[in-house]
Amino acid sequence: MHMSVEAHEIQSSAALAPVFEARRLREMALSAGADDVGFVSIDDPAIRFEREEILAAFPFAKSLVSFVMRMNRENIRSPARSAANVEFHRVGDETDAVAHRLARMLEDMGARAAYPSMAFPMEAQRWPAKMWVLSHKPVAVAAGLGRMGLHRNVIHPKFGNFILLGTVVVDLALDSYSRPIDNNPCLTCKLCVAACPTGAIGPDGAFDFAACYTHNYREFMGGFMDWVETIADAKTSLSYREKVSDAESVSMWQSLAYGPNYKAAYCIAVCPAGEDVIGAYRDDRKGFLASVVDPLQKKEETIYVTPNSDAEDYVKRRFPHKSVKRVANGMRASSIAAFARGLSLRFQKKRAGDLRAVYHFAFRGAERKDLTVAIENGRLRVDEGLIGGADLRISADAEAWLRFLRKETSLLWALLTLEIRLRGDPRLLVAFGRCFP
Ligand code: B12
Ligand code: SF4
Repeated sequence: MHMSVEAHEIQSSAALAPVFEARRLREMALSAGADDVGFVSIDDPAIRFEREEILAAFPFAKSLVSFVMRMNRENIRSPARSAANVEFHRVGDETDAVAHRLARMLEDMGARAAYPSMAFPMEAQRWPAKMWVLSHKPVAVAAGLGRMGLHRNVIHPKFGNFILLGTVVVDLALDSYSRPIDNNPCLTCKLCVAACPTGAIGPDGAFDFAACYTHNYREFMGGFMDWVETIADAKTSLSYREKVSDAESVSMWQSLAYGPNYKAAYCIAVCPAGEDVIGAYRDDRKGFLASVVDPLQKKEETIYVTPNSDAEDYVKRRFPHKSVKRVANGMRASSIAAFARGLSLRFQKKRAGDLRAVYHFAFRGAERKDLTVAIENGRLRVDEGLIGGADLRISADAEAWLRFLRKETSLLWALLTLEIRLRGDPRLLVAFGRCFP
């Protein structure tokens, strides 16, 4: 008998029970270094929205082991963002290491186990669509490890939001699964709303993805693309330096060398929720604001915004001592499907103002798609198909529309060549553009 086959037969004689004990798996996860852990079945309705995607990456998946890793609070709170970033990276790496150790233990026992990254690397060829393999937040919520706060981060009942999340996918069915916690640790104090320099977090829980992403992720993904294009467009070093300061070039080098640096994460820094965290806020609210929130609000720094965005207006009004820098964020549609998906991520509520209109988009050519986009009371609704009546109907060749969005062709030219046709008041198209700067 081949030696590998023989060794395999010995291992199989100690085969795993068909249903594994959750208690034992918990001990394994804690010994691998996790700070808390919970379990979710692949069939849990809470993760139904991405069940197929998880199975596409890990076809053996039966259970998800969700775990949290604590971050040192004072690093995250410091106005020195290098201190916050070293902690984000340190704990991020440790999260992947814990997932790796647990998956190894399971593999050594004869189970099939794997883990998607804590954050990066992602499936970058999918850009600009969803690149991550698994959303750790909904898994952690289903695993009873916390609830999403107003700022859309998971708050652990004890550790607060000073945690990063990891998940290990395993082919074992478990004898018991976790349940979401009943109470949300979020205090709705809205300190995250007040601290965010870009106005990305609405007091009603709305999240302006583009605002957060343009500033906080300036040295990641689309921000990086914008920097590369700035270099490509600069004919001389002098013209490059007119657009990018020396400090920004050094910062980009630092991000490339040591891991990309977040510019803010102030929502996490100021959050007082969680048993271990709340004391300082509850005992001395004024002192907490003075030592944790004020230094971040008062910090003089550059805030990156897209021109004519809600974020640009917000920074100028709310934080006049911070300087605004207009940049591109690389969020451009490479397909009509991406255009449709990106609408809700890029929608600017305040810019929409009192606009009330229904748009029908009929795309033909390389990509066929019908879309109904309704804007009313600062809210956006996007539906597949042409529903009801429209105030403006846009019939367009898919390629021509994408060229127009990428500013590679003018609207006038596309209208003259009949690649784009409008039926209704054309001023509504200008109003539409204002909502998606
Ligand atoms: C996409 C993403 C982002 C996006 C969107 C944030 C968001 N609210 O989801 C951006 C780039 C803005 C971001 C920012 C940050 N993130 Co983030 N991010 C992720 C990621 C990869 C997936 C998020 C997710 O679960 N989405 C699914 C649904 C359930 O979330 P949602 O809020 O309902 O939907 C939003 C996103 O899906 C997004 N979206 C939808 N389609 C697309 C397409 C593309 C291309 C992109 C980029 C986004 C996007 O828009 C939706 C509305 O905001 C996870 C890692 C992972 N693999 O899970 C980390 C994660 C959520 N991030 C994390 C952290 C720490 C941050 C930052 C603090 C980073 C920092 N150091 O500054 C900020 C916080 C901003 C905030 N208040 O949310 C932690 C959160 C930990 C916790 N306690 O909950 C995670 C879980 C990483 C980890 N392993 O710990 N992040
Ligand atoms: S800062 Fe306040 S409102 Fe924001 S998530 Fe934390 S507890 Fe909730």
